[in-house]
Formats: sequence, C-alpha cells, structure tokens
Amino acid sequence: IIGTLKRELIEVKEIQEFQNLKSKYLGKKGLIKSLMNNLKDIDDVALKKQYGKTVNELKEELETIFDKKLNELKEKEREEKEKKNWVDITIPGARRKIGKENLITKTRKEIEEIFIGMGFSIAEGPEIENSWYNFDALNTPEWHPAREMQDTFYLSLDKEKLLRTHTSPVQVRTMLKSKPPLAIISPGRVYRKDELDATHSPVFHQVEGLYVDKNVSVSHLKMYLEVFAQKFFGNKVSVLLRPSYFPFTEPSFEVDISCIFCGGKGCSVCKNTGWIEILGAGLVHPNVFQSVNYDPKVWQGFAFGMGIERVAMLKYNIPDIREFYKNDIRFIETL
Ligand code: FA5
Repeated sequence: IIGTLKRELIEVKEIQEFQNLKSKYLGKKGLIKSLMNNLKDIDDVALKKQYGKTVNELKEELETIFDKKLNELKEKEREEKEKKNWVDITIPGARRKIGKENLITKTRKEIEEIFIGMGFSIAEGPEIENSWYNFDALNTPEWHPAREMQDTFYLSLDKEKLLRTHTSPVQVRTMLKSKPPLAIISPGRVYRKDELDATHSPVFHQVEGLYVDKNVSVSHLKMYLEVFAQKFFGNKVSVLLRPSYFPFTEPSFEVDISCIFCGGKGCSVCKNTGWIEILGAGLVHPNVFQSVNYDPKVWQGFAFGMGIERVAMLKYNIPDIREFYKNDIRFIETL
C-alpha cells in the first residue's frame, strides 16, 4: 500500500489532486476506513487486536507521508508566488509629475506672511461690489473726476453694481465692521477696462493694506513699507515716497523701491532713474473715516495698494504680465 501511495504521490502537483488522493486513502470512504470495517468480521480476539494495531500503524504512516507531501506542496506554492511577485528594485522608477503652486498664489502668500509677521490680519471682500464701497465711501462720488482714473466694468445700467476696480473697498467694509485700532491686509482679484499689454491686464490682483490707530503719520507708513520691501525683495532695498494723488488718501504717494536689478545705479528696467514704482499709498482721508463713522480727530491711518503681478514680475524677473495667464507649463516649471 505504502509503495503504491508513494508512486501515486510523485505524480501529484496540486493541492486539489492531493486532497483527492488523501481522501482515497484516509477519507470517510477511504482505504483505511474499509480496512477498519473488516474488524467486525474477525472473531478471534487476539487476531482482532493485532489487525487493529496494524491498520492503525498503517494509518499513522500514511498520515506522516501525506503531511510531508503537503508541506512540500505548500513550500512549492510559496516559492512560485515569490517568483511571480519578484520586483527588480534596480530598475529606475517612473518620475511622477507633480503640480506647482501658481506664482500669483505663491507671491500672495509671501506678502501675507510678511504682514502677518508685523501684526496684520487678513480681511476679505466681494469681487462684485456696490458703487458706494468702491467709490463713494472712498471719497469718490459720482461727479468726481477721479472716477475716470479707473475704467470700470459695470454690471447694471444704473452703475450700482460693478466689478471692483481695486481692493480699497475692503478698507470700508472692514472699518464698518470693527472698531479701531486695526491693521489688515486684503489680497484679491480686481478688474479694469485696461488693454492687455506687457504690464497691464484687465483682471489682476492687488493687496490692500490698512492701518488705523492714534497718532499715525507718514513715517509709520514708510517704516512698514520699508520692512516689507526689504523682506520681500532683499535687505539692501530702500523705499522712496513720491507725491501723488488718490481721492481716498491725503497726502498720497506713489511708492518706489531702489532698482533691484542695478542697485539704484540706473539701468533699462528702471529707465535710468534708479527707482521702480511698486504701489500707491497715503494717509487715510478724513472723509473716508467719516463714511465709516470713525472720528478723524481721534484716529489716523495709512493705506496702500500694490499689484501682486507687478511685484512678482520684479522679484522673479518676468518681463510680461501675460505669462501669468497663459497656463504654459514651461513657464510654471522654470520658477
Ligand atoms: C489703486 O488701485 C489704489 N487703490 C491703491 C491705493 C490704496 C492707494 C490705498 C492709496 C491707498 P493704482 O490704480 O495705482 O492704485 O493701482 C495700484 C497698483 O495696481 C499699481 O501700482 C500696479 O502695481 C497695479 N496695477 C494697476 N493697474 C494694473 C493692471 N491693469 N494690471 C496689472 N497691475 C495693475
């Protein structure tokens, strides 16, 4: 029996075949079972005992052989699985393309971080504005010639609804909502009927700044802008205030930084002046304080508004504002 089994087992390659063979020998209707069934036909007690013992020994021996074969089959199966799942770790991996932060977002975050570091918080306002917030409350009523300074996309015939032309309406919204003193910046998208060219886009981004407290003067404005400029563009940068005009500030300034390309000596970027304009600013006009019920005799403040694309163009040396909106992956990847 054992010899036959061993021969049969050599042929067995799979677990299922093994199970079939095992039940043929050891199963309920198997060989051992039928040998055991013969016991009842043996009358001689000693012979019966001997027979039983022999069959049991045979059973044990068969079980050992089957166990051994099962282990072999399992080991073979494990080896095959391992072979199938083998990974060549020396093959170079496929580089996965990952996204990059948009440069406008990156620049906005850089500006935000600098001002947050100086105690400012972030305020937001809607892109669809009422004319009152965008103009009237900012000392620019309907008849004011300064309305022409920013050509507006109106959303209604009565010119009540418009796409905000600057982030300055957030000043008004913030002051109406909170009591002074306060220090906020407000980044966001703005719209103007400007022709698209290398430095102008009809949709662009600004960051507004507003600081209100007692005894605020132009020197505070200059100090904050100087710290900003040095942190953003580099330690050596200095700031120049040139008199200018905005209806919502008095006095008003265009703010320049010393040219970061030639160190202020004069080059083509700064048109040999040594200075580059980065933003508009000034001390909050008393009429603006009046529109939001702040007493201008008690409170003073400074405000500024800078173009995010413009400062990003300077910092990252981008010659044309249109690069920001083309979605050319090569542009994004070089940054
Ligand atoms: C203003 O919009 C004022 N609200 C700024 C201000 C705020 C002054 C608070 C005083 C107090 P201006 O129109 O100069 O100012 O625009 C501010 C900045 O936006 C500019 O310096 C420039 O960097 C950017 N800018 C203006 N027009 C465009 C445009 N079409 N495309 C891209 N950037 C622009």
